[in-house]
Amino acid sequence: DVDVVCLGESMVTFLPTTPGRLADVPAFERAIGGAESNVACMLAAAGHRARWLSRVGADSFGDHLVQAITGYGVDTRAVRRDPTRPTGIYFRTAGDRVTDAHEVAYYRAGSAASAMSVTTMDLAAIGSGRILHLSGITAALSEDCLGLLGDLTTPRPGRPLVSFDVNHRAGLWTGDRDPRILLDLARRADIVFVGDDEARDAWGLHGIRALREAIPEPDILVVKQGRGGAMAFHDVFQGVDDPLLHRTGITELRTRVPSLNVDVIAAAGAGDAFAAGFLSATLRGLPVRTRIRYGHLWAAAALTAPGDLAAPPGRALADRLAGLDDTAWG
Ligand code: KDG
Repeated sequence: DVDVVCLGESMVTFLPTTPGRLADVPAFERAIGGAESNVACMLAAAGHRARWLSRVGADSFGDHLVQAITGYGVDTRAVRRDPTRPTGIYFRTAGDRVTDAHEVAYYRAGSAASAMSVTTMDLAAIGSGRILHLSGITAALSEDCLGLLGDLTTPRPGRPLVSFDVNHRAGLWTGDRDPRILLDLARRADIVFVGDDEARDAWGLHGIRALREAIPEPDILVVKQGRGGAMAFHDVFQGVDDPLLHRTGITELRTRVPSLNVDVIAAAGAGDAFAAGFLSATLRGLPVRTRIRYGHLWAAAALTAPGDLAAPPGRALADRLAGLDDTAWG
């Protein structure tokens, strides 16, 4: 009964009011963070019916998250409150504009969301969208969360289209936890988003060809190459309406779309915005090239706004920009 369900942990976020190391900055401003709820908020802001599913504490930070995310127009009615575990929080520095080097301090171990599992979540609500958007962050939170992702990505009749953003967060993969599990999850999804830098850091995979070889199953694999644009490997039937092509026996295409050159204000949230733009265009049945352009356009909106979340560009303007020919994008 909704277009997209996004499942994952959100946290109250504290951003320094002045530049500098976390050790030195004296004051912080409150915001909200959470890769999957970021996607839900942008999709809702663009007029899609989006639902966010998670667990938060029965505490004030939980109240704030639910209120703020509901304020974007996201359906939060299936979010569960946990009376025994707190809402996670985290602190993050703004990050260098060019290198995006930033400091993150998570206080989320044992959070309400880390208790997400097949028994503590509303499975009917999870399956209630055309698309279910998940991310690799959830896999790092706990064994329960990993088990939930394993269940949700298991192929079964009537499963929503599963979108998976690898979202490798190095700070969460400590001890003997191995981010190679993200590769197995990605292989079970229908649409996968991954940065070439994450593939290198998490899996030691270099180059887009090696990536597709490692993740051959998804109908669409989108490899983000930062300022180098994005490349999608996709089934010919994904939005390519050319009967001649279908008769050639070619089953896979590669579509590369350069990204927009913008002056970055804050890189955080750009990946979420890319996924949201791509999914918005997917819901509208647009061809893969246009979906990637939407990803870039929405990412540009996030890159040029402070904080994680930005309003997506209006549909009429975005349609016009996405419809320009390649020379405008190259
Ligand atoms: O994509 C931005 C996210 O990284 C941020 O909102 C916080 O979800 C988050 C995380 O776990 O790092």
